[in-house]
Amino acid sequence: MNQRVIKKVRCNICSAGCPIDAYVEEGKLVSVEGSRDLPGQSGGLCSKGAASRQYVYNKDRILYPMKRIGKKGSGEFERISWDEAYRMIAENLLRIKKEYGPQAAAFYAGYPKWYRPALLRLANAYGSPNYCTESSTCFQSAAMAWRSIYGNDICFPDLMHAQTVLVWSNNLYHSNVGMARPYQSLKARGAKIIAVDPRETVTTQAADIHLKLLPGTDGALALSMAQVIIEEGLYDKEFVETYVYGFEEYKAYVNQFPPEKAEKITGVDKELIRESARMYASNGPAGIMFSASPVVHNINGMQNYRAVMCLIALTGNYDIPGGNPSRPGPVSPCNEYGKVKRLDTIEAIGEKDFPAWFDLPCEEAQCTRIADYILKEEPYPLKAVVGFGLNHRMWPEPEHFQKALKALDFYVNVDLFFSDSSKMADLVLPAASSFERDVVLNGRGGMFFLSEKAIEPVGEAKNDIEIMIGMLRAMQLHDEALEHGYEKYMEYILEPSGVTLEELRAHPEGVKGRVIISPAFKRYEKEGFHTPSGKVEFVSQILERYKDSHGYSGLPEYRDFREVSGMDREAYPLILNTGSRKPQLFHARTYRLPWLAGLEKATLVEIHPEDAKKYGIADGDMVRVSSPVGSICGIAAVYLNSQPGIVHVYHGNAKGEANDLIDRNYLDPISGFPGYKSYFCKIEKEKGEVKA
Ligand SMILES: Nc1nc2c(c(=O)[nH]1)N[C@H]1C(S)=C(S)[C@@H](COP(=O)(O)OP(=O)(O)OC[C@H]3O[C@@H](n4cnc5c(=O)[nH]c(N)nc54)[C@H](O)[C@@H]3O)O[C@H]1N2
Ligand SMILES: Nc1nc2c(c(=O)[nH]1)N[C@H]1C(S)=C(S)[C@@H](COP(=O)(O)OP(=O)(O)OC[C@H]3O[C@@H](n4cnc5c(=O)[nH]c(N)nc54)[C@H](O)[C@@H]3O)O[C@H]1N2
Ligand code: SF4
Ligand SMILES: [Mo]
Repeated sequence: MNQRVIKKVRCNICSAGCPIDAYVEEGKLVSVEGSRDLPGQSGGLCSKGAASRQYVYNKDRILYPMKRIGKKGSGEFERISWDEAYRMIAENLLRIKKEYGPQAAAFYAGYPKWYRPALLRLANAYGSPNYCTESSTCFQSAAMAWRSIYGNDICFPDLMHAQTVLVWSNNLYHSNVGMARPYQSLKARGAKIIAVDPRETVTTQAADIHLKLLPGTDGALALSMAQVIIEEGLYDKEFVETYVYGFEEYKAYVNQFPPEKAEKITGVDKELIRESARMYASNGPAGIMFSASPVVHNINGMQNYRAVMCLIALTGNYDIPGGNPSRPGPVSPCNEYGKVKRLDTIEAIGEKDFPAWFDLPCEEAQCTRIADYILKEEPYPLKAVVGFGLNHRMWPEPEHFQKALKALDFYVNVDLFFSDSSKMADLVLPAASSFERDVVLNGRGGMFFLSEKAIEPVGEAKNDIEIMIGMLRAMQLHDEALEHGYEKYMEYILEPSGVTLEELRAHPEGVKGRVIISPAFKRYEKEGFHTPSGKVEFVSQILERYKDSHGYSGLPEYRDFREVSGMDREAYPLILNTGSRKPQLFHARTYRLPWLAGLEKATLVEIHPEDAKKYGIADGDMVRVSSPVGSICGIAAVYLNSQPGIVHVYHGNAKGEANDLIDRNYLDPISGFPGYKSYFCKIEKEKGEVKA
């Protein structure tokens, strides 16, 4: 019998990092199973994790460094050695730096998160301020909103002790399955749940109140809840008087949003708004659970989020147990995460258009307009992109970005798979999957883990950070944490925790940090708030700086996308909402896994039965969705769970990419985030068969 060994790997298909027992036989991954090492580990995996073998041994895996031989975009490549690849990188990047300056190269990370601090280090060593990531459409806007009010990073809710949980746009059963059990335990111990979502989902079904608003109208709903809370004297007067800046101005503003008016804007019954406001303010402690994306995927998204987040301070739920504490559990310090700073001595991409992004500050460039920088060379030319997991299809009007990638002087992409974005590249490099690399990770409760290399990399794949170290060395650049190699880099990460790499190797199931920082509440009593006023800013002084130049308001102002956009509603009568998550799919990456993609023949287009009837569409019909900038085909799914007048299109499927429908200039003027969740479209039945 062949010998089977079990290796402890952390899944990296999404960032949840679930622990996996990887069964390896003769150097091959033969099976996977969820680990059961620690209390709370169930042994389960989501459908994506269970399909890990199809991810690792996928026919699209890049096996070797490949150099372009045909015309740009032709997809003709030939195999080269790693040495030649590094030589090409050094020659081109050093030449571009000499000719155009270091800002002419952007260092770009797609969704993957684990290697980001190292990529920022590489950008810094090269001298470029243009460290860019997919977070230019995810997370950072929520973080900005948070910093503008509280002056620190996002505070997640303390679900264990909350009496009321306000789930503001989060479908955790699809997007964050690890949260499903804590969420279920809320009901079991009698806590109240209010869910805010335009659709009925598994998550909203558990709620006591479901506020089924129209997409993009979150700000009006939150302001209206504040109006009720203030009018009925349910707010925390002591906290507000002591710690809030701009309360009177805010109070006058929220008075413009009584529930009667908010009902007209949001579609939510006025009495339900009142009931929710009372429940959230009176049945405390109450925590708000939010997501990195849907609220901010709107052209007033950052301000809408500010309106939601002000509710926390208004009701005295900031930094208390059961509310939104600044540190919910014990942590052990480590180097890297959140500690490396971006170079800010040269103007970065997005600085002219979205100045508040840089003041708040986000530790990366705002690269929503990266394609314009490349094509127009304004305000300065961008000539090279060093991509790690770059997928142009995640951006609105992806063809425009594709055109820009082709126009680059030098473009290298490092990925697991030979994606369409790699086809535009001059050089494509193979990245190792999480089964093929050692990675040090820190987790909840001050724990550290080593995700073990279970198998040798497929082909000549390498771990991303080793590739970055190779680039650094080839260009003869310096970075104290990277230049001594990957082993030393892992030791460097662990250093402050008192845990050694040797210990982690001996215990890949996890080791608790020796230095532990315990949770502390109400830290503001000692530290104040790190905002310009030193208080919680209901009127943001940083946003006010750009009142005249960019039209920003310091208040969490509500601007309705239907009015601001000036859209011809006769031509495009329906609201287009794109990109809700599906449990089996992960953006673009899992469409190549037969077990997962095989469940749906084409992009699903969810429509309400009333609209189906109106447009003569039956469930399963092929439909055409058109917007002012493009059109795609998909399969109609006639669902009751949404509302008439709204069409939901899933994203990431190259055979019908929702982003072909979104205008690339339809952006939130403060954060630069695209209005993925509230644009406009029309639908019609498409003749012909759905192509599989
Ligand atoms: N399986 C899977 N999991 C994922 C991902 C994935 O691709 N697949 N992606 C990961 C990433 S990058 C992210 S950012 C998270 C996102 O995580 P979530 O935000 O939880 O996921 P979504 O399904 O995008 O949106 C949640 C809910 O928001 C609602 N919604 C849509 N528009 C609006 C709006 O304008 N206002 C309000 N209040 N609600 C709205 C949708 O109906 C949906 O039910 O998921 C992560 N997890
Ligand atoms: N219409 C619409 N568009 C959206 C959204 C939406 O809701 N609606 N959501 C937006 C949001 S929130 C997000 S986060 C983005 C996500 O968008 P993307 O960044 O496009 O996400 P993925 O397709 O998952 O991953 C990008 C690439 O990373 C590669 N990759 C995976 N693991 C690794 C690795 O370890 N190393 C390297 N080098 N490469 C790897 C994958 O193969 C893939 O090619 O999409 C955004 N776009
Ligand atoms: S939730 Fe699924 S895809 Fe994400 S890490 Fe866990 S098993 Fe992997
Ligand atoms: Mo995201």
